[in-house]
Amino acid sequence: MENIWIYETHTDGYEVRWRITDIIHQETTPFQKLAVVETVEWGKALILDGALQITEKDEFIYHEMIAHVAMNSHPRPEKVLIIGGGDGGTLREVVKHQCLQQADMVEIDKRVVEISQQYFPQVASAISDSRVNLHITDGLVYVRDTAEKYDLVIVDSSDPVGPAIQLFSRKFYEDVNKILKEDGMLVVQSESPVFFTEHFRNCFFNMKPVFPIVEVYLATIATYVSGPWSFTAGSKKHNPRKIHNDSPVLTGLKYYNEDMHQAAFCLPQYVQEIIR
Ligand code: AG3
Repeated sequence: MENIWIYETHTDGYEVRWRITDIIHQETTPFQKLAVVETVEWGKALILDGALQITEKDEFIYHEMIAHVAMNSHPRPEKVLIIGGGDGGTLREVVKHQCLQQADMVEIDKRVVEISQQYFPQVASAISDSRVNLHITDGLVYVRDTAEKYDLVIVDSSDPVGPAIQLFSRKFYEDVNKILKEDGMLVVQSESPVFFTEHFRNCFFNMKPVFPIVEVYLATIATYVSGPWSFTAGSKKHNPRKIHNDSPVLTGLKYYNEDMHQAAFCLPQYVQEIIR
């Protein structure tokens, strides 16, 4: 399989290709097409419906940034809910915080969890942590119906096409607001401001009426479309930009540190204008 190239199509006029040496696994689950491939440059990669989700080499950037910004700006995140994130990478970062008592992960597709445990054990490692409860169900329904209250909700979804569309809606953010404690926080991956400008904008303006504080931050994720990737935080009380004194910053991470926390909220002019 020396010269097999796979293509990730972003728009009518732009696609990225990857040389792979092996298709390790391929299946159609009840929810999506799932593939694990061995790439030449980035190690193993997980692909859902043709969109690259993680590679072994750079998944740390996305997972550290979706988790630690909020975990460090909330004074004591003890109870955390992750919507999506079935590969376990976000969970792996969340459980690194000693204050964490309970992490619930709600993933719609159990095959994503099983395949990640099988082929990405270093990403999925925390799924078996004793503080973790895994719910295989629709995140929209879970958030609407649960009686639990959380310090932090993290939405680690795929692109807003198909079932994930509702995860970017105002109604969903209102439901999340109800299951957050009075000083709770929400963080969502909000897509590429370059390639998915409308999704990024909608996310911000759907969250804005629901939370008193809404802030956007960026990270450069090498293998995602265009590089800069956005995250949007909605908060009831604590400022997501500020590392809270009570939260000791973890050591031994590979991307996140205090400087990156501050820097991530500095937005280029074109991004500021999208959300003006
Ligand atoms: N979730 C966000 C992936 C978005 C990638 N989009 C794309 N390549 N078009 C990643 C899940 C990791 N836990």
